[in-house]
Formats: sequence, C-alpha cells, structure tokens
Amino acid sequence: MSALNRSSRLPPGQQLVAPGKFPFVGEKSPAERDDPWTVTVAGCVEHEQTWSLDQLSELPQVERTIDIHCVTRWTKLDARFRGVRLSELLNVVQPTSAAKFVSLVARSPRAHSTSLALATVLELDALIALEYDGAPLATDHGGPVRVIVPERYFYKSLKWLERIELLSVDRLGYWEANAGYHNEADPWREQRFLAAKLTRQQMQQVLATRDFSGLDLLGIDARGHDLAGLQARSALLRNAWFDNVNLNGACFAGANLSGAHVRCADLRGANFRDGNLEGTDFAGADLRGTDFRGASLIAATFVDGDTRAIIDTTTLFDREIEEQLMPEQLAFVKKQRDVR
Ligand SMILES: Nc1nc2c(c(=O)[nH]1)N[C@H]1C(S)=C(S)[C@@H](COP(=O)(O)O)O[C@H]1N2
Ligand SMILES: [Mo]
Repeated sequence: MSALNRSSRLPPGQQLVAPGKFPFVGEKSPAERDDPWTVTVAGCVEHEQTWSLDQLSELPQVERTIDIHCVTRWTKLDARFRGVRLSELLNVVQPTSAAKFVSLVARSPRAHSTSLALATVLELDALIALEYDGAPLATDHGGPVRVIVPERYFYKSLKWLERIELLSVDRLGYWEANAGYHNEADPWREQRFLAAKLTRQQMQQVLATRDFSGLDLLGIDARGHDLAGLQARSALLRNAWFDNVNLNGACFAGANLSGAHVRCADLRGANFRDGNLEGTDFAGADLRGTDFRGASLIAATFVDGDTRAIIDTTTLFDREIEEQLMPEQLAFVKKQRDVR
C-alpha cells in the first residue's frame, strides 16, 4: 500500500454528484456522417483490423463498475458499463514490440483524441463500452461506443471511439496538448494540470499590465498582487492562483478559469459572464454584485467548512446552477440568495 490515502473512495479535491446525476463534459455529439460506424485498430500491429458495431457486440462482453472522477472536480461512484475489453482487440491485432503508446481517436468534429501508455491500458484493463446502466450508451455520453479507463481522470475515457493507434512515441491528446491537462491523469495523485509554462519573470510582466485579455496563462500565480479592475476577457486561466487577490470589478467575461483557485478573493462587481468555471474554487470569496450569468459552474466550490463565500441577492446566477452545482454547494448558494 502506498502512502496515498485510499481509505476514502473520493480522491482529493473531488465532490460527489447528486444521486442519479451524470454531467456531460466536452464535445456534445459525434461527427455527422452517414457511413456505418466502425472501430479500427492500426499502427504498430501485426494485423490491422476493423470491427463493425455488430462485430464488437459479438465479442465476449464484460461488465465493469467504476468510479468516474472528472478533472473538473466531480465524482460519480458506481457507474456500470458493459462492453469489450480493449485487450481483447489487442490480442487480435498483436501489437509489435515497437508499440509503447495507445492513441484513441474519436469520430467527432475535431477528431478528438487522448492517449495512454500501452502498459497502462493493460494494467487498468480499459473497456470499450457499448452500454451504460443496462442500456445502449447515450449519444451525449459517447454512444454508440466509447472507451472507459478506470482510475484515471475521465478525460482519458474517449467518447465516440473510431480509431485506436498503437504508437512507438506518444502523441498527446486534445486536452493534454491544448488545455494543459496532465498526461498521467491519476486522480489519487491529483495529476490535473501541467505546471505553468510562463517563467516567474514573464508572470510579473503580464501581471504589471493588468491586461490578460485573450492570453493563455495556464497556472499563473497572481497571489500577492492587487488586480482591481483586471481585464481578462476570454483569457485562459485554468488552474490559475488568485487566492486573497483584490479583483474588485475585474472582467473575466468568456474566460476559462476551470480548476482555478480564487479563495477569499475580493470579486465584488466582477464579471464572469459566459465563462468556464468548472471546478473553480470560490470558497470565502466576496461575490456581492458578481455576475455569473451564462457561465458553466459544474462542480464549482463556494463553501468549504467555515470558509464561506459572501453571496447575496446582488450575486447574479442562472437557473442552470440547479443542474451544475454539487448538492452541498447548491444548498449553500440557495440559502444565501433564494434562487428563483
Ligand atoms: N470525443 C470526446 N471524448 C471526450 C471528451 C471530448 O470532448 N470529446 N471530453 C472528455 C472529458 S474532459 C470528460 S470529463 C468525459 C466526459 O464524459 P461525459 O460527457 O460522458 O460525462 O469525456 C471525455 N472524452
Ligand atoms: Mo473532464
């Protein structure tokens, strides 16, 4: 047993979804094409092979109950999937000795992809799922066929699987290459994001301008700065650090602060309209007059023990928070400002 605390089924920094809830994340539908759905395994293999959906469902099926951990901090326990073990397909195609990585590619508008080490795929016994909870997989959840990778953040579980490529050198997936998502993705080690790409000096420079508009500042550390009136429209601020920062009147419209740390910040009158605030931590922040309309707040945090955000009727939310916030958070926000 490692030093990690596995006594709880909830990895660090995760919150349980309400019973029966299963949020949608990322792309919402596959590519619109008429040709029949197939899954091809190719690359460093002895025999490339393509399966139709019928052929997949004729292979031995296994049932797997897993805990889903999304990097945006929601967890759904005991999700029951059924399908074909990925190793079943690998046995047919016979990976060559050069094969070290597995790239999973979706039949989706942006040909979404993710990747894993071949050893990890085998160790975690990844599943090619055709069913969820006893019924065919819903389209929004990756139907007709998706990958399920237990014990990794859910971004490794590709929706709308079309192609599996065995590679000798890793090819980073969509989120890993474009959003700074960690390539290992182990929820027990909180491998959510890569470290900031900016140097300390570059951070100081951009902080001094008070203008983040449109910039990709993944993981920027703004703690200890006064950023009242900050302009950050459409900025990419995933995993950024703003704890205790004065952000009075700041504009984050359309910005992405997924997984950002905004604890106890002064956000009075700040604008987060249409932003991505999935898994953002606002515990203890002053949110009077803050505008959250149109923003996605899936699994955002407002209260953590005694650290309670200041929310009142001047804090503007959409009704969508009913669907988006985890139960304890929703109860807290509603109590502060009777959502109608
Ligand atoms: N094709 C495709 N697969 C994807 C994504 C995506 O955008 N496109 N997003 C990933 C992420 S970040 C998550 S959390 C899960 C969400 O799956 P769900 O919508 O069924 O909850 O799908 C993963 N697989
Ligand atoms: Mo995710």
